Amino acid sequence: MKFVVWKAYHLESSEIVDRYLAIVRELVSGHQYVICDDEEDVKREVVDADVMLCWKITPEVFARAQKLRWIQFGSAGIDHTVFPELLNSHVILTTLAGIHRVVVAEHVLALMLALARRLNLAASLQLQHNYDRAEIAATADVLAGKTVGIIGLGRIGLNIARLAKAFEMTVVGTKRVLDGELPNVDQVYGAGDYRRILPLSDFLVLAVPLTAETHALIGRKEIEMMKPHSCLINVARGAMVDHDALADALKSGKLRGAALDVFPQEPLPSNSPIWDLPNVIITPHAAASHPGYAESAAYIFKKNLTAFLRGEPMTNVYDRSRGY
Ligand code: OXD
Repeated sequence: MKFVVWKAYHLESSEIVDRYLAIVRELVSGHQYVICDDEEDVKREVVDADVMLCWKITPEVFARAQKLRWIQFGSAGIDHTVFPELLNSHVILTTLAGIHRVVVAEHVLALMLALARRLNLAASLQLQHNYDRAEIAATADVLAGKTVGIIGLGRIGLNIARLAKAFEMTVVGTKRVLDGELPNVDQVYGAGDYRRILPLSDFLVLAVPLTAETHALIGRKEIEMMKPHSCLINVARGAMVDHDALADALKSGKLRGAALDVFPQEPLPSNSPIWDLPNVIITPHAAASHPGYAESAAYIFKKNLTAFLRGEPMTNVYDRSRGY
């Protein structure tokens, strides 16, 4: 069996990715294993490949593949790389969904705390060697007693709910399939009713996959419906939010703050006005970064490889009808 790894985009060199690839190499020993750095190499190697590991595949690469049966992607969401030929094929697509449930939930809590405690203001004062506490003292707040609205009570969302409860918050949220009570959630709505949580939430968190339904989820109208002086936290995808409307709401004071890990265009262009808004915390699509990533990703790959070789059902199979 031939495995091709396309070590590009988010799988390009980093210590974590190198560790992941070392584990993968061990797992597939006994099989042919090729690592490609650029698209020309992949186009040549993919022709007789059975399995591909990549962060992204292009229509040009996919068109060359004659034997491909399985693609393991190196991310939880693959919205950035699906195209009709891929979706209409019989190639099994598996993702790393679920891998981020602990780290992204912790990141969200860190962002809520940072927004409430004005840590971004403290960091900018520190850079100026400025010990003036007046603005922080006047605006710092607590999480206890506040409401977090979580759009997407999936694996990450439910972990955010669990952590928020430890901070004595009320938790409301939405779920695509309503199938019984959810732990740590005070009120749950169907995905189509997500607007109902906007006026309730002091912190609105986006934790859903990007699909046709979640694209442009938060526009000008939805921002208008949000609770005055609330905060938006996006750890999902930038395309869910109208950033012009968001910038206006942050400038006017309609929203107290935002913490953004994802953007409509990544990297966020250096001339974007979002950079300079004092009430915004930006993390560069880093909500999922942590040293355990390689092991967790390799664990999913190992499970799937074992199932694939035995012809058994695989985990994290991308559902073409759901879009994640
Ligand atoms: C992902 C991510 O894995 O955004 O989808 O990090």
